[in-house]
Amino acid sequence: MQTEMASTLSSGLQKVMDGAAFQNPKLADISKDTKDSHDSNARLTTDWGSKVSDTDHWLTVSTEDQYGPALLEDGHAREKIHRFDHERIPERVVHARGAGAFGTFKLYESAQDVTSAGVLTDTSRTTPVFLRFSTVLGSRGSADTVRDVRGFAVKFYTEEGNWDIVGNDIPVFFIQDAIKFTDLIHAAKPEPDVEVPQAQTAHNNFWDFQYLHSEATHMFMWAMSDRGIPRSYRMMQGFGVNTYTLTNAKGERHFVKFHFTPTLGVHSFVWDEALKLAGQDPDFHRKDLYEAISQGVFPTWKFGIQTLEESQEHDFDFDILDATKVWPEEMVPIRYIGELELNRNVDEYFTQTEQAAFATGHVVPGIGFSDDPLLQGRNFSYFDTQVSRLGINWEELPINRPVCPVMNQNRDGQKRHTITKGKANYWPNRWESAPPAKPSEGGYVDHPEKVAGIKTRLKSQKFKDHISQAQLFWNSQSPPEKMHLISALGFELDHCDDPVVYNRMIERLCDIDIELAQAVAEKAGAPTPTKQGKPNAGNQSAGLSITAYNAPKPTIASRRVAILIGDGYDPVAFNGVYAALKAAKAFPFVIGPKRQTVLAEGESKGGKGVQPDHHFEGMRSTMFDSIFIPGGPHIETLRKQGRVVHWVREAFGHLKAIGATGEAVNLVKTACEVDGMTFSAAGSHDVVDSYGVVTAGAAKPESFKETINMAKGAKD
Ligand code: HDD
Repeated sequence: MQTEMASTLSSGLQKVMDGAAFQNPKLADISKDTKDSHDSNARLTTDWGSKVSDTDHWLTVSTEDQYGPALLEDGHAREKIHRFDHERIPERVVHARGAGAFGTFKLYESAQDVTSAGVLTDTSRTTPVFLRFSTVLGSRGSADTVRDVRGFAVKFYTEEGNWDIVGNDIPVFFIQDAIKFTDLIHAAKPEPDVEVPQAQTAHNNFWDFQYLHSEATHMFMWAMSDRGIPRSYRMMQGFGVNTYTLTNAKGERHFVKFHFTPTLGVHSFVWDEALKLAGQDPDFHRKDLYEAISQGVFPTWKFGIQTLEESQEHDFDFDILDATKVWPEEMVPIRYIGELELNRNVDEYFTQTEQAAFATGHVVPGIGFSDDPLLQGRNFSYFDTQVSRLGINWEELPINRPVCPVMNQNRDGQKRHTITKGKANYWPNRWESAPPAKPSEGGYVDHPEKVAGIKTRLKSQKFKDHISQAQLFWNSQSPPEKMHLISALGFELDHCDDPVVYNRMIERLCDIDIELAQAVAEKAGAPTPTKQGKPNAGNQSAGLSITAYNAPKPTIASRRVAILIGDGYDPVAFNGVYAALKAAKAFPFVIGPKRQTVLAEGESKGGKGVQPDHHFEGMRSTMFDSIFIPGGPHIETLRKQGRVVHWVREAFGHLKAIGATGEAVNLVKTACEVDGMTFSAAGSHDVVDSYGVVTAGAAKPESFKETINMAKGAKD
């Protein structure tokens, strides 16, 4: 088992997929700059190419018995150290920690009624993409599972140039105007005097700002909901957030919002899991993405658009250019027109993920911007930040360069790679080289828009309603989601020690819902409020609850299942479940008391047994979606081991599917016993109860099926 799972990280599948590089223009493009660090035919050279005979000893003046001074003339040694000294580049000022993968975008319905963009109209195309997921607040070395918004940045390498949707897993934002971004991020990042806390919003400054800056109310409700702790990058929605525009071949313009909906459904951790994982496996999300792709279980998202005609701009009680508002799906349905799949891991993190650079300003003909004040500011910021991170020629880097021809009169700057022959570095020029493209040749046409107004720093009235949609969000949550939200806010305010901060936040929550405010006040230590603030009309919108995004066909594919065994496990139950999980494309992991061979019931020393992937102390239940324990005499030993009992009890507490057969049934039963909350596991009957525990007194093939079915529904 061990060797099989270990191969995950250098999977043969990856090689098979590399074969596809020649059909994928972006993979073909980057392959020109790719070399293989495992090439045993290659010989070590300096960066200037001369072969090196010794890379372990600095050139010195020494004898066999006496070490002497190091010589500066050792260019190879100096190069090694110099290169190392300069390996780091500035980390992203936000979204520093992330993970990315390559994939493809296929359109199944043309949107030519609203846009002329080839990527959204030509259903015969497959467009290469790169997607980088991220957390917002933490430094590059922080943990994946912290409570935070997740970035969802997609680069479409289209035939007409790169199109970047730099989105998040939450459809709204904390601020309406880009000028507030620095305040928002300063307030949310570690406090400046002591630089704590890392990657968390649970501190005075963040909540001080949230209260004083009331337009953030809707967004903080989302961030405190289960959306803030996704189970996997593969199980999150993605949103363009801002309002963009689409223009069709007739020159008609529409407003648009972009949506990505995961086919695996939207799933989240429970807070205790997320907290523990941040220490137990800080790379959990990064590894989860890598694992699924390298095992060939490719994550996919349906791509959808919400569009409005220009004439509908003022039809709503919110401003459609306000990024703190959603367009409720009941009012503006999502039209799903394509699918995005991630199907190839990066070969090298730094060059392909750290150097990936997105910009909201990257659009292609047929796609444009609205006057959304947040988007307008973003268009300025992204280009600027890439110059500071990567230098002015950042768009030439392999991961960033388009797959279509690039030709213009831009020249020079640090680290310029392109060599442009000839004298024409200006326009117009006597060679008529690289003239602007006519619209008929695909030249970008800015939508002619009549603009009139007064130069002012004000916004329209509708931008001033900061509460209605926070109420809409709260009203639309399912009872468990509401419970989680209360706990999350309770946790955050518990970490604020300034009463001004937490007392005021309770006032703000009163504006949303008095019961919410009362429940949080209890945990925050604030006086219990008695009066609802702003009236709550009780409106709801189904798409705001994650329950609306349960996968239409629940699947166990790519779910991690831990199979706990010790010497004397029942091989029939073990092999049956293991094979069934594999067949269903789940990822089974065998966990034992040691990583050396564990023997099956009836096997004696030297028997084949099975070599576990991990031992009980090496992993924790938090790292798996489900656990299974086969029966057998091994239970006699396992049930006396505190760590094993903890595995089961913790998984039960985290609402995970648990399966057991034979003697293991009683172990599970005892481990999960909580006053007034037991499950019935009796005799030789399969018993499925509402807590997701499946047991079978006897090892029967049907019970394996039950386990798998239950695991499919785990946590939904
Ligand atoms: Fe931003 C990075 C998403 C508002 C300024 N942002 C960044 C990334 C994502 C977002 C996903 C990481 C991209 C990557 O993986 O490299 N940002 C958003 C969303 C916003 C938003 C969905 C609201 C709708 N951002 C926003 C504003 C500003 C910025 C208002 C500035 C005025 N964002 C940046 C930045 C970053 C960035 C400083 C840091 C690294 C980078 O750009 O490439 O320019």
